[in-house]
Amino acid sequence: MRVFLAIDLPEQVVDTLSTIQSFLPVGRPVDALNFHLTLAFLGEQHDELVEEIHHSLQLLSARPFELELAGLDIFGSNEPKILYAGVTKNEALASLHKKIRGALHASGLQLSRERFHPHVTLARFKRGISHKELERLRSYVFEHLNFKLDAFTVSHFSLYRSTLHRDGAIHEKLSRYPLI
Ligand code: 3AM
Repeated sequence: MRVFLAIDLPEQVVDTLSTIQSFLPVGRPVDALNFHLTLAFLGEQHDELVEEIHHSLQLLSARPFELELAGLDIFGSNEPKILYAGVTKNEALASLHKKIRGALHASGLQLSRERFHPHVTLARFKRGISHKELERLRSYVFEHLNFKLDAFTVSHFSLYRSTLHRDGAIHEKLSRYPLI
């Protein structure tokens, strides 16, 4: 199964992001029910390894922490791929990510060495958007550069199974890991 780990967002945060997203001039918006902050994409894995990872994550120890979402940005500036809400620099989040990497490694799964760039994806773009669309997208992002949401407490993270469909992925929560 195709799995990933993510932080769920409180309803109020989802509602605000959804309002911001509703003004998006171009692109394919992510369904608000699917908003999340990815901690690690594990990819396609055998059930046995997922079970092993699950046990390893149950043993992970980390404290709850505050998280603040702020600003919009784009991955892929000339050829935009993803519109996302950013995260204010957060040592506790970086530390949780590191512990998760460790737990996955202990289970025999080595994540890619890509830098962790925490974000909440709000929309995706097909290749070859027009110059005009790009201009509209850039001014929309510019208008939302400085938004900031109230911080919220992260008190768990979740394991999701992602199933790819023609209209996008369906995410199904398999397990929750409390931070205490
Ligand atoms: O929604 P975000 O951006 O947090 O982009 C995918 C999504 O991230 C990412 O995993 C999350 C859950 O699907 N993802 C999908 N394929 C990926 C890959 N091959 C990937 N991340 C890294 N490598």
